[in-house]
Amino acid sequence: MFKKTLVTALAVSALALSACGASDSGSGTDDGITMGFAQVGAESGWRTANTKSIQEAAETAGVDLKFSDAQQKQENQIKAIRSYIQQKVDVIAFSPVVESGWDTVLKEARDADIPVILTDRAVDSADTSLYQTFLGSDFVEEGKKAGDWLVQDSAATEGPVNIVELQGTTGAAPAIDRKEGFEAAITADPDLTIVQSQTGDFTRSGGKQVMEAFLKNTPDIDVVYAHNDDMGLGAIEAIEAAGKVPGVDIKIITVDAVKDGMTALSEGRINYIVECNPLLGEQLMELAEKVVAGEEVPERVVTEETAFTPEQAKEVLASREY
Ligand code: GZL
Repeated sequence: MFKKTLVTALAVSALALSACGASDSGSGTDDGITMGFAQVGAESGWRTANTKSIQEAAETAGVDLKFSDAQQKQENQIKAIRSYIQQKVDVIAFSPVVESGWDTVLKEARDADIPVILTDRAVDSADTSLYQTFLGSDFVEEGKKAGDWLVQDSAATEGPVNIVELQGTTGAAPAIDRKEGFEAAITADPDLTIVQSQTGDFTRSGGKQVMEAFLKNTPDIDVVYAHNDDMGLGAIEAIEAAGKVPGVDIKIITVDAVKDGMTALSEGRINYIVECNPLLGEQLMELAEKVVAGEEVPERVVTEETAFTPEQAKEVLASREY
């Protein structure tokens, strides 16, 4: 019915995909396809940029987009997916707020012969036939980049370097994988130790509250590793309220590279940001049209990303799209 291959994002646009085993369920209508998209929420600057990218790309592609905001609740995403199945949309796409608990509703979509595309975050389903492709970042690599930078930056530092970690949403793929990649990278230097780790749920207020508690109960914090800019920005507020200088007294590493994060980086209040690209809309619409037409699509599409120092942030800040 739907076939997949494994290529990277760069190959997707150049890939000369041919209709392969055109699906007997290829539907769509002459005036474009209808997509149901179940978004995580509006918890961060990254999410806002991601939503904007998807809505604008749908408009440009002539895709009829039905969109829902789950306010970071899995039950709301499942309800939205069921609603799209009842509406008989041509394709369903979503960013799973957490990795687990999707098999039942994804089987309902498959039974209704509606293809599903994962964007941004992955699911832990063993049955990969439940979705056609997963478009998003390599979060383990993002965590590794953050850890590798800290190992290099701490090379000349004598003695222990105490790290506190602000984790993303509990059970979310980016939280699990960014932790894994970072921990693996910092094993290169035994002086680097994560002394506290707690979820701030990817929000600025969550990052601030957890950092306030860390500052009260953890002496000698040297580094904050925040799984996204928004929690890092919240930590900055707590650090400044405690009379310390962010980026100097306590170094800060974050992930995303949204405008507010890059501004803090350019001012030296954050020391390093690993990019996580939210602009997935155009690729999502290209993949959706191929899936609905029964064409072959890559099983995994990895978005290309980089990382920034304060000097690099100053150079690119004005031209950033998000
Ligand atoms: C990552 C995305 C994460 C961002 C956060 O792809 O799922 O969720 O890093 C967002 O800012 O809340």
